[in-house]
Amino acid sequence: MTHPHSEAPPLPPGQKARSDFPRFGLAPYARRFPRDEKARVLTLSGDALESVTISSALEGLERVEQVSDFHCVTTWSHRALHWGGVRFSDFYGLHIAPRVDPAIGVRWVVLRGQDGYQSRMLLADLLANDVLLADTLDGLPLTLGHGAPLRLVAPAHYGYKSVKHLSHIECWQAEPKSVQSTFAFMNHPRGRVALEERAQWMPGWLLRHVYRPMIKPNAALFANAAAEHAGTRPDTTGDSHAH
Ligand SMILES: Nc1nc2c(c(=O)[nH]1)N[C@H]1C(S)=C(S)[C@@H](COP(=O)(O)O)O[C@H]1N2
Ligand SMILES: [Mo]
Repeated sequence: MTHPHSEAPPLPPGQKARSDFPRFGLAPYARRFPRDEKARVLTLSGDALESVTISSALEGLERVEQVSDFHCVTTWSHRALHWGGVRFSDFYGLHIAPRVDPAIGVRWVVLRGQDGYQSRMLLADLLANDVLLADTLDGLPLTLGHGAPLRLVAPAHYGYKSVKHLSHIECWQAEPKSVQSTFAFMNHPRGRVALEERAQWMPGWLLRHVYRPMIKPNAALFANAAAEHAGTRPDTTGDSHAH
């Protein structure tokens, strides 16, 4: 396995590297945690298939290891995270494609976490080779801080697409309305980092300046909430995962 950035090319537009990997997210989710930290259970639904629950979602799929950078829309990036899991495309091929009427087809996917957080992605984007259903980070099971028991990892997209504590995958024929965990403007339908698709209706570079001052207080909010949740044992939460 070679690091995709061994020549250390510049980060995508507007991003700055940070050496730690903070527990992060939308403020309303800072104090929400998954009910089940262990089971890799995914429920499939949406208008493209009959609802079904897959109780061991990664079973029977080729395991992959991947090193990729992680880019939060608020402009921090953490380089070279080492994830393990299965390719989303392999999961799709085994569990979703056979359940979808070929005459219908899936265009949009809504991903939901056990904490109620949700995000939408184009199926075409999710099928990229580097999109994972990850259950390990640095060879260890995901911590509560970083998405236990299972999360999406979509390195070419802003972090808000990489849903933690993933529990539901909804498959839709058309783009579903009102499926965002935040104001619509803050949620670009695709969120590609290389194109700085931070948000809708305004240029990405403008938002850099809006978001940057929010990083520090938000990281502190998430770290404190995790420490509280862990009962004064912040080390077990993975909130300051350092490299
Ligand atoms: N379930 C859930 N997933 C989520 C979020 C969240 O609040 N809840 N926040 C998103 C955002 S904005 C970011 S930057 C990343 C942060 O991932 P990390 O906490 O592992 O650093 O998770 C994303 N996925
Ligand atoms: Mo983010």
